[in-house]
Amino acid sequence: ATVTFSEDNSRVRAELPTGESVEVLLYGATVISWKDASGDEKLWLSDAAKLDGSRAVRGGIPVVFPVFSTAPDHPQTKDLPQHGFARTSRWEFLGKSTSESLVGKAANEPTVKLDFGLSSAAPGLDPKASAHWPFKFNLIYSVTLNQRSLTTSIVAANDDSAPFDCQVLMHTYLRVKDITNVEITGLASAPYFDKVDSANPHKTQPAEPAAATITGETDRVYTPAGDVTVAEGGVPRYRVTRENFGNVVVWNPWADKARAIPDFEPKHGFRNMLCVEPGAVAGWQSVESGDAFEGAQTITLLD
Ligand code: TA6
Repeated sequence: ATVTFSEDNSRVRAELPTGESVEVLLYGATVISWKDASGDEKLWLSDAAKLDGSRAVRGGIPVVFPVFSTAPDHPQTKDLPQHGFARTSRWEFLGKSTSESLVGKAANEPTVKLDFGLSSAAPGLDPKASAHWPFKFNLIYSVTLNQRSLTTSIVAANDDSAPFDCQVLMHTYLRVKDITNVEITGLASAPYFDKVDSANPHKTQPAEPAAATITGETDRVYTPAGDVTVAEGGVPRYRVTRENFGNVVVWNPWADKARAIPDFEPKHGFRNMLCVEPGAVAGWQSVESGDAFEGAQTITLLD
């Protein structure tokens, strides 16, 4: 595997001997590209996405910590910006490990793992963090590329003398050919919070039809029993598996919201993306002093 830095040191790119690649912006430790061996891009990135650190990246895999959305009723995090400060901080690149060096990985299973760090003492920390969430913490974020999968995992350690509450989520923008042909399985019978229907948010996904489809603005916090699979035209494309993430947010802004989001371009791009966001966001993870919260997603390519 080869790992290279951009001229301006703003991003790091890893490529397997077999051609698969991943690119990570140090700003937010945001994965901005994941390609298979044929160069087919698996993530959606807005044409107007800011990659200069001026705002959170619209697309790829923004890291959400320590709060999902906003939490006006949560004293510890109520003053934080939407989705917290991890995605708007400059992370450090901590290093790489490849299948050649990963113990136990057969050589014919090329793998590369990139590690990133962000701590309360980091120079790149978004100033809003220390201003509004003054806990000592240390985040380690790992991006692992295999030939048929991408894993992103996080360890959120509490280095403070007091416990803190946090939420964690991987805000993944999957690329799809046509949202109107998408079917999502693994959500049947799952309870969800419907953010679009604020009058009646507590719902349960029907058992039948087993597949959920996207026919308009969709913003749902599911608690699914198992893996979530995204198919298009009946052909499975992505399987999302989770470790210690009890929730999956499914989001598509559809036409009106896409039009209202300044850095969402092209405006019809909602047809080519589906956010499937594993996280721990229903309620709060209380992390004791000296302890850590760990969570991971693995997206496996099925086609
Ligand atoms: O994950 C879904 C969501 O919470 C939506 O409500 C929408 O706000 C989306 O995230 C994007 O949020 P952002 O702050 O990146 O514009």
